[in-house]
Amino acid sequence: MSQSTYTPPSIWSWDSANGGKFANINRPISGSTHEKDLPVGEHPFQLYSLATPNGVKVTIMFEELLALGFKEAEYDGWLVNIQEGEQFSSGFVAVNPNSKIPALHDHSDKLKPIRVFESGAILVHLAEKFGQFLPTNGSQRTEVMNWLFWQMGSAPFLGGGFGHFYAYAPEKFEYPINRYAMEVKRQLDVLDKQLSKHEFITGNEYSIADMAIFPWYGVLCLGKLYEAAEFLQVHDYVHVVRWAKQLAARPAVMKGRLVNKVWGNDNYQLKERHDDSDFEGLIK
Ligand SMILES: N[C@@H](CCC(=O)N[C@@H](CS)C(=O)NCC(=O)O)C(=O)O
Repeated sequence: MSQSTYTPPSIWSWDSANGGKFANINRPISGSTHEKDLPVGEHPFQLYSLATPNGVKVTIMFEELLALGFKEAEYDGWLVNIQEGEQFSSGFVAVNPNSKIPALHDHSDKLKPIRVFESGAILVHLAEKFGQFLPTNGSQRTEVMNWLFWQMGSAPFLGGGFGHFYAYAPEKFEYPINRYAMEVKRQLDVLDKQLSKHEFITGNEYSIADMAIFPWYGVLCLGKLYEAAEFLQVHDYVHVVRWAKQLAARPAVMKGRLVNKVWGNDNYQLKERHDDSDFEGLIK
């Protein structure tokens, strides 16, 4: 094990140039840094997001609702470039005081717009509004909530823990990589056991729990997150891989993964989404 030379001082202080990938945007204070309103389109839902796993959960949900024929689920998907600090505009902070994507403004009742932040809350809000992908009562509803909250609590260990230290930290530190790799493998084992018994996360029905878990653990097992497939031996989780491939083939999932994407192959990017025709010409 590598030896650290760091001794914490008695009082922590902010080193704004710590060299990490997000050093230019991470701050120990909340609130806006500049005055700027958010753009507003014509649809009932105004989504302010980016195609990170937390953002993709919500665009998958919108595309699934639209695929079912719910025209009232039309949305404007606006790009919020977090590397440029756009999550700290006064307009964004008014929708999400936590300055994290995704954030949603529900304008379906024009007199009473509702702000919704936290991807899990957005999924529940939309599921309840349209009566889809979340049973209205009973033990199945509880089971969907169990797995949705499991995801919300677990993914920070994958993203903020493993992903940060394995892919983004300025140096490779053995202790945190070991700690978070172990925890992520444990989480993958939890999912693998569950998916060995069920087609979808909570049983035979596709739900918001699948939509929440897929962009993190599904995409990881497809080898498309943090370039960590070999390191974590993701092919061992055969049931997660089976489920991830099944979800990745759904047209709504394919579309949702493209929205607000501004990196990678040009053919897989849709900077802003305002209409289904925006997907034309993109490889799906
Ligand atoms: N628990 C939040 C997490 C959202 C989150 O961490 N968003 C990241 C991108 S994946 C972000 O906006 N980061 C910007 C920042 O930290 O300044 C959710 O699920 O909505």
